[in-house]
Amino acid sequence: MKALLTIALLASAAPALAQSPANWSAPTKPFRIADNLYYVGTEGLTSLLLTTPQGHILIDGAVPSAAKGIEANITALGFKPSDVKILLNSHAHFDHSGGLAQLKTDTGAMLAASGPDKAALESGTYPGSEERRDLDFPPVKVDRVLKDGEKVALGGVVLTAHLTPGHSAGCTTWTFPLKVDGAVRQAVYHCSTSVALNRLVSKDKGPQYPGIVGDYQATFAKLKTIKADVFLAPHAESFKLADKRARLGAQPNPFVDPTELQAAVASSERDFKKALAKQQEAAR
Ligand code: 4NZ
Ligand code: ZN
Repeated sequence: MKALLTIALLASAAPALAQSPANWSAPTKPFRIADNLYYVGTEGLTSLLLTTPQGHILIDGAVPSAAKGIEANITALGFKPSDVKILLNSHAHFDHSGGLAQLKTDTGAMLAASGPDKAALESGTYPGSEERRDLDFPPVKVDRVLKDGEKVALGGVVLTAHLTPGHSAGCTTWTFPLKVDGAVRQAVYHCSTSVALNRLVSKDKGPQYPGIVGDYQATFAKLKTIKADVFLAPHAESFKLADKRARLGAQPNPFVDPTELQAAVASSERDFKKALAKQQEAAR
């Protein structure tokens, strides 16, 4: 009887398993996007390397199993993983921060991240869904806490952290100047504004975190004021990586498209409104 009860409890508590598409861990050849910016991620998950004469900056670590491949990609480009001095992230979810702990150990780099994502990075959990152990990732210590508008600089490269919370409480959108085809452009690494697994409203469990709906709304307003010549995002499909990569070498550089960020924000905001209405209906 006791055993049956245990099984019944386990079954009812069994969470949905994380969706990990095969391309999240599939290796892909690294390449130069423009100037000192390189793609070193997997087929589906972005990891960006910004090189400088004083060492390098690496943004996002994909899933845990991707870390060694990211290091191999850095090496294949002719750079040394041990020259990576700063690790940054878009947001504290296992598919973008999962590899950071391994990368930090192997490179010796320091990690700078937003205040509201610090706890999730250091616990390796999905805040508000801590019971979803399938979303856990190796915890990683944050060495520098970033506020909205703060800059991270190394060897003449300067990135600005824009806090764009919602998708995660500390979701960070990065902007930096990038020389493309001889002109200085603004590159934007857009954190994410998808609803994905997040509870916006919920009768019994409450929202994913307090204030999440207002955060998304303020983030959409903020992103509408950001100009992006080069649009980059944590999921390769979100910025049509495969297509652009196939056209590399063409003039103008296929990664330059000043319309893309705003189109993505508009489309994401429509999706957000639909998801909010649906969750509100379900919570009635
Ligand atoms: S994300 C899952 N980071 O929002 C997890 O793109 C995380 C995302 C999407 C999907 N999942 O486990 O299904
Ligand atoms: Zn995410």
